[in-house]
Amino acid sequence: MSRVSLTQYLIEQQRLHGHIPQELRLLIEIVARACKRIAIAVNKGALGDVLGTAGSENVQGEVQKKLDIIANEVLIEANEWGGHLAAMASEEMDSIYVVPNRYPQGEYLLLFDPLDGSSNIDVNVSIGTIFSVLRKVGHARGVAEEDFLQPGKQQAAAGYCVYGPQSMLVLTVGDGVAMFTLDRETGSWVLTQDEVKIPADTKEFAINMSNMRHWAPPVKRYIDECLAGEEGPRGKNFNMRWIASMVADVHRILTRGGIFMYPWDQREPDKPGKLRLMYEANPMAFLIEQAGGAAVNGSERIMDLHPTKLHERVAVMLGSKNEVERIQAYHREG
Ligand code: P6P
Repeated sequence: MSRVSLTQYLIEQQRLHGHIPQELRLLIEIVARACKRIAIAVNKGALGDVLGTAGSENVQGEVQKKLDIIANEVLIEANEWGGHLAAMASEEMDSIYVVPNRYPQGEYLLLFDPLDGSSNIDVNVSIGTIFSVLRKVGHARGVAEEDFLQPGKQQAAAGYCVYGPQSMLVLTVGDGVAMFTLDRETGSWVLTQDEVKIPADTKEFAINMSNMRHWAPPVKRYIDECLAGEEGPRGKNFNMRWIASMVADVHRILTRGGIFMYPWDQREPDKPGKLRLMYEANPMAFLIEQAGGAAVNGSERIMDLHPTKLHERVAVMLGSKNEVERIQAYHREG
């Protein structure tokens, strides 16, 4: 594949499909540049005094790692002055961040989990940045949290950056999924896979098995059938992976198929799930669907859900289409 840069890809996509207006291209390029800075900070590890906890908690009541805060600050500083955004929302911030009056406001809203999987930082396992782009509804200056509460199917773009053996940026603007690898010698994001497609079937599931006794019956039924292997109702053996870093697990699924599940469980019955709808489930669902997969909360399509709170959580089952449809059928049977 001849080496195509992120900018060249976005310009050519705009020429072909017209889904990437100038402002959106600027937004994506700025987020990509911010992810490059985060990749450099992550790669420093102990050499950069970026490991360990920051001695604070986020809105979720989770202990913040130093890198959580660094990544959040990098994304805010990179995006606030460009004139393409009206406001931002982050897992690490209680409320939205409105672009300060000293800068022009734009038509987009940016949501992100600045560093997902941060419990893996200190043990050197892949982590990532997840982002989602919405259009600001209405054109008067001023933006409120309610403007963010749009269903995932309204997203203008979504993606993640996985900081692993390679740093890779994975992106959709609604015309399929493309993957870019960071060339550290030139500092540019280079197109390394286009038109990503997930196989409809799989033999690999990803779930935290230690929670098995807490699952609802449809999830237990699905996993029990996978574990029964070729002697069981599925007639084939399954493999299991669980990296405990959603970005890394989803990247594997986009690369070779599979099913990822973080379902509701009875430990906190009022909580629909662990993962957040607006800046984890929705962007990942957009990518998975654009690659031919499916993403549900059990019975419903994730991107159809109407959010009521910025940090609301959701059960997530996503990946190979035929597997997700099976899980959805089990939930509908009850
Ligand atoms: P558990 C990381 O904290 C995260 O939000 C996702 O990236 C990951 O899939 C999940 O939680 C892991 O959760 O309960 O297995 O540690």
